[in-house]
Amino acid sequence: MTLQQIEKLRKELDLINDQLLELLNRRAEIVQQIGRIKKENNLPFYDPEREQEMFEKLTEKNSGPFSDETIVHLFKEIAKASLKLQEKETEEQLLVSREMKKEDTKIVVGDLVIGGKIPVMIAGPCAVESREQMKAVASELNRLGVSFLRGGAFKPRTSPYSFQGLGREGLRLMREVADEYGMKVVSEVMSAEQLELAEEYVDIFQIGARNMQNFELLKEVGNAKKPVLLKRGFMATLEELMLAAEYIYARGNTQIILCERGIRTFEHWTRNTLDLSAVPILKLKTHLPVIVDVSHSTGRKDIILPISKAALAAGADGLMVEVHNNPAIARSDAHQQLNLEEFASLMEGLGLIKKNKSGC
Ligand code: PRE
Ligand code: MN
Repeated sequence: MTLQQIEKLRKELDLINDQLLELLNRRAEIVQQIGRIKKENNLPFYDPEREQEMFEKLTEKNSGPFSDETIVHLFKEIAKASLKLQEKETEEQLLVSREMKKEDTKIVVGDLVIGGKIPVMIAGPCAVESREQMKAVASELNRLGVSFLRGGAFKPRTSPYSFQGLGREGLRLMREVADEYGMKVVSEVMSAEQLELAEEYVDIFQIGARNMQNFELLKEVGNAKKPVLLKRGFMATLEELMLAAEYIYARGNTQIILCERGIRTFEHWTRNTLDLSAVPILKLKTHLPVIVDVSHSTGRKDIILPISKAALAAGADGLMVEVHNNPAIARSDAHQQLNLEEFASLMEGLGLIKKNKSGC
């Protein structure tokens, strides 16, 4: 008898649940409409005053048996879920989002691919210093099957008195050396003027961590016809990185590679804290290839092999590593650059030598 009573009451609850479900989703549709209007008018989704007003109206009408606190708690949860719905819809609308494009974006540079099946290695010195240096590094990279040569010609240094790079001369000689070995050039640009100048020499423009939110520069590279390697700012969230990529993509340049390079935390045994979760998260949220800069994130050579392995295991499409023929006399980032033997053993340790040789 008792069981039958419960059964009957549960049927009643089932009916109410159905009604609640319908009402909740009807409410959600209206929330979406409000969200779209707010977005069009650049209004924040979160409106605590409106929520407060809503809770007051509800508690005034509340005649129990739920307490006012419980009612407020339940409706707060509804408002929280509503807010998420509004935010998610905006996120899904981003051109760089996985929702907008299911397939992975592949960056094609000549006969090479970034974001394909084989991880790529982008290596070279922190800064271009001389032809001898670039030749020594490039010839060893080429021997190991690395096809992407990096090197800074414009250096964003913390101190204005530190070496600022060789500028156009650096780009010119890096291009010459790269051509000798059939390699591709990756180099950082910091302004629209530098972009114009570098266009002639580089295959991939790098936007450095410090410029991740230099929106005018992002718009400029968005108009460019070459791929862009966009580094995460050391104080930037993944959402901000995605939005920075959107600036470039929205202008028509869809060839973007995202780069995790560590974020600033209280930890000082590494230069930055490598946020490895960024790799699978970015791959879930966006369709763009993701690489990891293992040199600037850690700032130390002794952990480069396990960190590189971890980055690849997390799904990175490639690695960026600083390599110098004589790190002791490097004009920037001397302590973190691998020498040629160290780099060869890293490649060996990662089992990348053959793969990179056969072309990516
Ligand atoms: C809603 C959602 C989020 C806001 O923080 C406030 C209220 C809600 O779910 O009621 C709807 C809404 O966006 C709004 O009324 O402005
Ligand atoms: Mn460097």
